[in-house]
Amino acid sequence: MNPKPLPPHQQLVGRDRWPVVGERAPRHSDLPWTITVGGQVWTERRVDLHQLATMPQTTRRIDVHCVTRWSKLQMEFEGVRFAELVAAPNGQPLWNPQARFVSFVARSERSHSTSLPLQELLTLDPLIALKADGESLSSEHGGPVRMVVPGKYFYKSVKWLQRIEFLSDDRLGYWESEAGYHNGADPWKEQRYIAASLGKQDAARLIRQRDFSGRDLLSLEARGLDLEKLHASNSLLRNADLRETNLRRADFRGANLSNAHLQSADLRDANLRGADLEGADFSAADLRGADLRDASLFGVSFGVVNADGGLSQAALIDATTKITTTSFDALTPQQRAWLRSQSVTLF
Ligand SMILES: Nc1nc2c(c(=O)[nH]1)N[C@H]1C(S)=C(S)[C@@H](COP(=O)(O)O)O[C@H]1N2
Ligand SMILES: [Mo]
Repeated sequence: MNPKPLPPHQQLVGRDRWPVVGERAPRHSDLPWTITVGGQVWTERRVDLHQLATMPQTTRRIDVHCVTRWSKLQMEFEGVRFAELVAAPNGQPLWNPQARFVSFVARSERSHSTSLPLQELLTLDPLIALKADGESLSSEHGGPVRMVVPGKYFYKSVKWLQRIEFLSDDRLGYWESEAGYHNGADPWKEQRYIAASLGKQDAARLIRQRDFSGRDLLSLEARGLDLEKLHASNSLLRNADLRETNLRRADFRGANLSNAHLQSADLRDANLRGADLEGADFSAADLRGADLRDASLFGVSFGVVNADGGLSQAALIDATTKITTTSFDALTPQQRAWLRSQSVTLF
């Protein structure tokens, strides 16, 4: 059997791994759970967990693709079809003609949400899932009940589903409005991020000052620049283009560099402690002397994986590169073996 194709720039996590991404727990999980269907509907619908469990259950194998570049293929989810929940008992749709978008809202601290166009949802045929791989969903993965929307990056699948709201106009979700995630979320088109959050002039000023500390610099373009000793602690550099950039001795403590493009960057002696490096690309980057302790490394790449499993354009890593065991455990077995062969220092 041919291996299933992966969307561009995704990598498989180990079979036994399922990373927890975003919020880790619902709010008031001790209180009874009901899901309401409201907004642009003829009549509201409320369904409790017991009712949900007694509706027809569908089992489906779905490929999960996280925007931070890890994928898990053919996960088995079980639950109620979205179309089933948003229909009246006579099978008629609950929504009225004004409805064009649907927002899914979580019972969580920040009332996390995401939205999708109604027509697209009807085609994608998502599940309101109660189980994953044969077991009740664990709390950190969205239990007791979460959305699973196939064909989209996983941020379109809300954990701890509490409300389904039909809307006449779109309302951007949490990641889409706070983190610059692309509202389209098509993994095959790599719709990961919207364009830069900062105007070119402001970006140029910060680059001159070499101080990014605490700034939101989503999708910043700084390719090939000299940013030696850059101050960038706690900055938000998701999707930033830092290819071939001189970042020697830069301070990225606690920064968010998820999906940053760091190919061939000079990161010698850079401080990346506690940074979010999920999905960052370090191909051919120089990481000697770099400190990656307590950094989050899911989906990171250290080179281009060849068909034979070997690594080309590998990052430069040696015994002066520091990584914590807990971050190390998030890597694929191949990456761990490769890092060991480079005699990286583990803490
Ligand atoms: N309520 C809620 N749902 C959420 C998120 C979140 O932070 N809060 N994160 C999203 C993102 S970005 C991803 S990749 C998946 C992660 O699901 P998992 O933790 O079960 O892997 O949940 C999505 N749904
Ligand atoms: Mo995600």
